[in-house]
Amino acid sequence: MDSPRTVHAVCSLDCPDTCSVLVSVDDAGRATRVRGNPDHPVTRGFLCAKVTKYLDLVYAPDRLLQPMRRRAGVPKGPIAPGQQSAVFEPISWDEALDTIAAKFKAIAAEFGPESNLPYSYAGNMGVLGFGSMDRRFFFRLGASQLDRTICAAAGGEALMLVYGVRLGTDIEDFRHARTILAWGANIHGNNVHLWPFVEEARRNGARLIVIDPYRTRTARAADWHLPIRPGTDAALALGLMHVLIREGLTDAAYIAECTHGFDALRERAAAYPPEKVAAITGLAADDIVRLAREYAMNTPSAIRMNYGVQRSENGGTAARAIAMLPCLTGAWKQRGGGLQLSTSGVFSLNKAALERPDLAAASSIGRPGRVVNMSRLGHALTELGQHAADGPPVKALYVYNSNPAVIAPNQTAVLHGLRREDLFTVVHEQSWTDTTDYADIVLPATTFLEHEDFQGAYGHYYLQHSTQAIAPRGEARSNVAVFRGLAARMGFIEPCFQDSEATMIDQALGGAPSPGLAGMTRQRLTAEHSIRVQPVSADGSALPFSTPAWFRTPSGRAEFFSETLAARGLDPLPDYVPPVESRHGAAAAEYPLELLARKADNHMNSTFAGLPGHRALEKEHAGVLEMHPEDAAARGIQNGDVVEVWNARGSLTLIARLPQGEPAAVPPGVAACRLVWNKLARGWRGINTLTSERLTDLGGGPTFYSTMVEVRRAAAAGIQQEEQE
Ligand SMILES: Nc1nc2c(c(=O)[nH]1)N[C@H]1C(S)=C(S)[C@@H](COP(=O)(O)OP(=O)(O)OC[C@H]3O[C@@H](n4cnc5c(=O)[nH]c(N)nc54)[C@H](O)[C@@H]3O)O[C@H]1N2
Ligand SMILES: Nc1nc2c(c(=O)[nH]1)N[C@H]1C(S)=C(S)[C@@H](COP(=O)(O)OP(=O)(O)OC[C@H]3O[C@@H](n4cnc5c(=O)[nH]c(N)nc54)[C@H](O)[C@@H]3O)O[C@H]1N2
Ligand code: SF4
Ligand SMILES: [Mo]
Repeated sequence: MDSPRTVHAVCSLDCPDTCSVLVSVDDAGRATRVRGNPDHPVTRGFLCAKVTKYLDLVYAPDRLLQPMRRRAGVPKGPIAPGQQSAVFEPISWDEALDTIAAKFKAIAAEFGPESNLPYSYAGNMGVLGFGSMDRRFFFRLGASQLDRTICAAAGGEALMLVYGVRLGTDIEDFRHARTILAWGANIHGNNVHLWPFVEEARRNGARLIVIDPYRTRTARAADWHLPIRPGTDAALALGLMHVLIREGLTDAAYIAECTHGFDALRERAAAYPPEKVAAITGLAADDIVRLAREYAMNTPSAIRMNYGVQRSENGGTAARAIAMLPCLTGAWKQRGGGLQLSTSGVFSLNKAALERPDLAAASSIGRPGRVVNMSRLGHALTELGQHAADGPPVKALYVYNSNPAVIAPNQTAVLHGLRREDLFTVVHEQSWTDTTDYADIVLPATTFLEHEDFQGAYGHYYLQHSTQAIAPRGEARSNVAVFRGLAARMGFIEPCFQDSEATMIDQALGGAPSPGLAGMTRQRLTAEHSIRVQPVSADGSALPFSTPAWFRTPSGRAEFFSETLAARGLDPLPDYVPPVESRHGAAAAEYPLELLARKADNHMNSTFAGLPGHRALEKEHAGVLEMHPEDAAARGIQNGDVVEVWNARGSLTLIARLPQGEPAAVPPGVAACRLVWNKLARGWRGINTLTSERLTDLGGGPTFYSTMVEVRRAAAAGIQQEEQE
């Protein structure tokens, strides 16, 4: 065998780019290097800065490597980094699994199986690691079902309402665009493999226009940055429609052939002239007119909308309105035109075979458990179960692929719930996080180098196989392996609980896969590593939504007027409804500043936040509140001052950051901060202390970017001193 040998893996982090990763492994079985596959058409030989340093995580000196149990009598709560051994003691896997199974059984017997709640998201985006054996396990148990809304629920529903399927412009086709709108899309930070295609388009004369309240690196590099006020995108989209229609910049033939409800939309858009939209969005009326013209005339025009748009109260409607724009101009007809929010619809695997919802019939309640929205974890742990109709309170929580103590909104309520002594909490993790601090049992998890999986993507059209590159470190086990073991302990005798990874891949690809997946087999995937899945339509046309054959809505057309929403008694047309938490909403009287509680460019949500090398990259922003000079001056705040940022849900201590000889990062009335681990922040509280559990208008998603706060200089000399040390 070559030394070192090279293994094809896939980055399983929650990122649209889903990179093909080449792992070098030496004779001792140690991974020595990870790099982007140069032959992959999207990865193109590079990884983002954070995953270039992935081996720092795999071989972290403080990585979690064995099952642990909370020592008797030690209360739950934050633990200083490195102090875990005072709180936890090692146990064997047998003892860990036996303990968990016994607890799950006892809790189910006393309170019903729905008192068990799984909590997971996309820490692992592999098909098997994200949801397979775990789903089987929780269906069979009759546990509460988790509605996985924390990221994309509002935008996902918006796409479904307009198009009936989640497809979009191919990332590789952005090179053909003449106008590219990055709308709530931080391309440099969160979707960096789109950047080379944007650059190629610009070399051929394209213009990049960024619509984002924050001056991201993408905005700084753009031809035009429109710093829209948070949560006002529906108004901007309606204003653009207004201009497109008024100036005859729409494609009448496309509208007639491919869309539904244009007359009603025209009437709605008539209520959004540029002057009115300017007052709502904070953009100049002239700029709105210019943007509409450029979008319609300098074609092909592609919109990269990302999920930033939909993290606010009106976010579902905003995403829906934006998604309609290419249907007004017929942008879909040109290669390099259209819109991308997600491409995941092309990978329609056999979910029923993978997740086996039918197993719920064998649970003690004989049906799937009630549904709990993950964006309201605080509520679920502190208030759910107080009314008979709720079902039982949550008594056991099993966390994997997620770090809810940091990433869930309304952190005070979440931590209050996690601290409950009567809550049995299991956390399956790679690292000692803020959530493991509250666990009764901690289990060690593998990284994507240490298990086999396969994966689609939400930003491109390749299905890939991820080969196991190295043996699991320490006693780490994959999600699949843990649920296999737990099922045996629970006495679940169905043969599917013994399925191998290979069998599950076969099952997911088998049955009646979507047309694009025809002929796809595990053998092909493992041999070829990455296979393009072409989006297909009944009429054989190549470009998504270029003909009526692509739409899977009730009307069979792109729906400006939503029959689905009308049937639910909701407004069938997009409209701008001011968020309660916005400068136009009720909360502004008490808390006048709009807060963007952002992701970090050099972490992946909270992943990597604990590693020194990654922290160094993010040093300038960790613990910082970025403000506009006007807002700072009005409060007597100077650059570097220690400030208190608060609202009715809680308060944080941060360092004020004002622009130094450059444009401000945020427009007036807006402030911004970034996600890091609570235990690395002042007061051990994270930015989600300030965010609410209010849900989006569509899809039941979180509203991280609809958060009102007030800020003042922290007078306490003690804090100042601490900062100087
Ligand atoms: N480096 C890095 N990469 C990541 C992640 C990470 O944490 N770090 N997270 C991953 C995940 S989970 C996801 S879902 C994707 C998300 O990728 P994006 O959707 O790009 O995510 P966000 O950073 O939430 O939002 C994008 C931009 O929207 C802006 N924005 C906020 N509110 C509004 C608004 O009301 N209107 C408009 N127009 N813009 C607004 C924000 O300022 C931000 O710059 O990225 C993934 N990639
Ligand atoms: N304020 C604010 N809050 C946010 C956001 C924001 O922009 N602002 N973004 C939101 C969004 S879009 C998202 S998607 C969520 C993300 O929230 P989470 O899905 O919780 O993402 P991470 O913080 O990356 O935590 C994932 C955890 O899974 C672990 N993990 C990775 N692989 C595996 C595995 O194979 N098995 C197990 N058992 N564990 C594994 C990692 O070590 C990591 O600690 O956060 C949301 N929260
Ligand atoms: S996080 Fe995204 S850009 Fe970075 S390696 Fe993974 S898939 Fe690629
Ligand atoms: Mo996300």
